[in-house]
Amino acid sequence: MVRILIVTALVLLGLGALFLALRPEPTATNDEPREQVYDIEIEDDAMSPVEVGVGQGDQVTLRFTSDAPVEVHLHGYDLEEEVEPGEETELSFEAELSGQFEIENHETEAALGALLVEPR
Ligand SMILES: [Cu+2]
Repeated sequence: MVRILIVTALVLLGLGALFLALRPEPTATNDEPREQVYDIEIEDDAMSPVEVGVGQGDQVTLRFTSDAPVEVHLHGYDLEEEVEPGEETELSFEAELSGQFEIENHETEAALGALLVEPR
């Protein structure tokens, strides 16, 4: 009888150890908000890359250069910045809102590209 109890206890201990060894990590490290910096070229009223993907809560910096003067307007966040040829213009913000947001040339209303913020 005592032997059965000891064996049962050992089996339970073994299962406990296995559970601890095999359980998944509580949170993946890449799920933390982070700093994201993108270099974006505007040519013929189109962004390259055309879409920028970040995570909600990320600290985002978009560094624009352009072949022509452009009034960059990020919808949703409602941020606007003049970009002159031969100059780098930065748009910095915390990506609090999730969703897809159009980036347009506010003067011509041409869609340059988009910002995609994945919910976190
Ligand atoms: Cu606009």
